[in-house]
Amino acid sequence: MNIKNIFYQFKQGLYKTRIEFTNKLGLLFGSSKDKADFLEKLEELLILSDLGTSATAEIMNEFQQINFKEYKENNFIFFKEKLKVLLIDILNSTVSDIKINEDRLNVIMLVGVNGSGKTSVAGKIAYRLKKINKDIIIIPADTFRAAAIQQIKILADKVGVEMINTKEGADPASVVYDGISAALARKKNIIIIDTAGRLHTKTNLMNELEKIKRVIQKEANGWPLEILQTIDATMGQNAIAQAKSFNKSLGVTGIALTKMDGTSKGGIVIAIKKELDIPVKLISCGEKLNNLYDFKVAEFVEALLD
Ligand SMILES: Nc1nc2c(ncn2[C@@H]2O[C@H](COP(=O)(O)OP(=O)(O)OP(=O)(O)O)[C@@H](O)[C@H]2O)c(=O)[nH]1
Ligand SMILES: [Mg+2]
Repeated sequence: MNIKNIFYQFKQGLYKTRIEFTNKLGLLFGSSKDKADFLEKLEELLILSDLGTSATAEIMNEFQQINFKEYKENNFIFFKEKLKVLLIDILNSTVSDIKINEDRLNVIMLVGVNGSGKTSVAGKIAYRLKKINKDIIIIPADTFRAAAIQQIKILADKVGVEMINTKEGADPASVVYDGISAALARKKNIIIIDTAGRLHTKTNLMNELEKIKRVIQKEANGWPLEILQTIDATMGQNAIAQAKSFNKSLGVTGIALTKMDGTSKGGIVIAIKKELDIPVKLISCGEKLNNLYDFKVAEFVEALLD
């Protein structure tokens, strides 16, 4: 997808945040009597939009330096441009895409709390990679509910990719073991593993994921392994604690931030960048298979503040 398209997709996907954040920004800028009033309102909005304390402090620090009169004499666009530069600067620190190795088997595993969008993202990644002719196999390692297997099967069929058969109650690590053997035998490019949702505080369930990771590392020795954590953007600051726990157990390689279309608090992406050492790689803004995008910082910020 070209850059202009990504900008329009983000703009649409970030509609709620844009209305909430950018419109309020305009209002507060216009209605501020003096610098102190402006700074107070700005800080409140940044916190409410889930940017997190660290990014908020950094932004406040920058705006403390300004000559407010000069700002007022210029206009809102001038202020927005200054904020864009700041946000791009904060977000650019750890940019990274999902990398697919051409000549090797790539394993992509989705992890995350219940309902955060793992299965949907698994389907969306399959859709995207299938379009560039990758030979994909899906491993349904969420065997906890029959409905979960059915859900990913429907997506696999829709996209037109193969899925390993399994049944409710099967041991997830064994399903992954069998899946990798099958992928090897069939000379696949890409394995996508959907896992069951779990709370990051449930030790036994986190251990189960660690076991799956060990199986992958043993059976798919030396292959690129992408462990993507889905984070529901509507979760707010809770997401930070979740990500820290998953990362500690598994070594998460990237975050897929989901449901960005459903929140007015898209500022969470900035908090994630600031407070975690894990790159946001993908942004999901919608339920359609093509609603998954690489996280492109400049386009994202432009769309947010457009
Ligand atoms: N609006 C919107 N809905 C989404 C997005 N991503 C996922 N959803 C919806 O969120 C719900 C949960 O998504 P799933 O993909 O089933 O989440 P999951 O993490 O696999 O859930 P469990 O397996 O039950 O833990 C579904 O209704 C999805 O359609 C998104 O980017 N935008
Ligand atoms: Mg699922």
